Amino acid sequence: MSTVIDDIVARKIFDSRGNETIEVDVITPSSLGRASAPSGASRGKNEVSPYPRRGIDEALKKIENIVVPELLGMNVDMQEEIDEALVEIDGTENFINIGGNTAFALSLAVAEAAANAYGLPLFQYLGGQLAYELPYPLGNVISGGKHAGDKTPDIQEFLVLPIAARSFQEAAKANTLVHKEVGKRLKQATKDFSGGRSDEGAWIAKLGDYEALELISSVCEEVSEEMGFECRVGLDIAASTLWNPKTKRYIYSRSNKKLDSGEQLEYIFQLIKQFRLVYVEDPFHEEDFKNFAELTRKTEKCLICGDDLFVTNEKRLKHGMKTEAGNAIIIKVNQVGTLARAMRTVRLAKKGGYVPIISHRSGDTVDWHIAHLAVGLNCPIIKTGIVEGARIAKINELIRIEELLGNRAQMSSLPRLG
Ligand code: 2PG
Ligand code: MG
Repeated sequence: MSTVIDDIVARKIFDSRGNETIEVDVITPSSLGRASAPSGASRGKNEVSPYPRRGIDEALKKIENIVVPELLGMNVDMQEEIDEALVEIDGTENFINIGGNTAFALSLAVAEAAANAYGLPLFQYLGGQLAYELPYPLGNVISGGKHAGDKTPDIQEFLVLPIAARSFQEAAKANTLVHKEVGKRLKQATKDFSGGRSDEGAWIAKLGDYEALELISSVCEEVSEEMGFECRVGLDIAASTLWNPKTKRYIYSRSNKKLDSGEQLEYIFQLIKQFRLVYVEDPFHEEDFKNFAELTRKTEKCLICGDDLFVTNEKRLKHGMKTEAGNAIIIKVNQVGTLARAMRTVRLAKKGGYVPIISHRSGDTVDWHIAHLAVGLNCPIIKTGIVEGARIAKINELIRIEELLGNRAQMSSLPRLG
């Protein structure tokens, strides 16, 4: 069996928003690996640059002219070396020349080509015999903020986390029940609700943050009862999108609130207490390690998670650990460009007691790699949507992984929440 790269083919395909994205095939004599890049709408300013200045077409040219000649002849099972070569070819930390999405598609396609060459599913290739724990699905039920637009909640995502589910299949089922029931109640209660959904498949409705929280909390209680295990509520505040750096205020335009950092801290803390939240992502803007730390100190059984704060970056996580900011981290491989970098960040997170949460992006494809990364890298939570094709692709792949693992399958262990 040979793992030598024979050929690399890159193309433009479409993502779930109908935007062009990059897909890469990596070919060895015995296998094919294929991966496509997702894209964010509320991107962190410290993420690597997604494409070269002139966009995907320039990325495709660069793959052909400068990447392929370097990678041909390398072995797909040398992930670290290949990912390092990508950084060197680019010549910048932030993938300004070839683009982070380009690096992402190449890096993941290499990993899959290696797994296929060894005849292993990707999660087993990455995690070996010890990869048998399934993640809890953190699913988006109601969208707001930048993901939904006018008159919708100011908070970007209202999420459900089935914290005590016995199997992935049941966990995913619980999330669909919450999503359906919330939709039903919105239809009954909200004038001119059209059944519209965001890119991530979450409902778009004219609601305030409180109303959305009351609705999802009450449905979660009902579904917890029905399923026989606890489903709890989480939020992605995406606070960088609310932050006005000039006035130093968080602007909640729908509810007409302007909060300074101290008031924001108090507000989020109240929400955690009142709605027994188990998860809060990006409660402060992307440079505010200090208030992240303050909130983490104040709360006990709630994950305080950095997405735009850490951008999957090892250095930023190290700084977070030093300042004790947060206790969980979103892992989006395309925020840093390569699988090797993301794996190092996951390792560091675990060492420092942070919960790594593997995540989709609002623009995504039916690529299911993050399902395998969740199991293979042992991430206890996967953040993805509950409905919509690109999200379901990941959920269904996890159902297949659970089936493949048979008796060995177990749900991950979460820190005590609630
Ligand atoms: C987020 C993500 C995914 P985007 O903020 O967590 O939900 O959004 O992909 O638009 O950055
Ligand atoms: Mg986020």
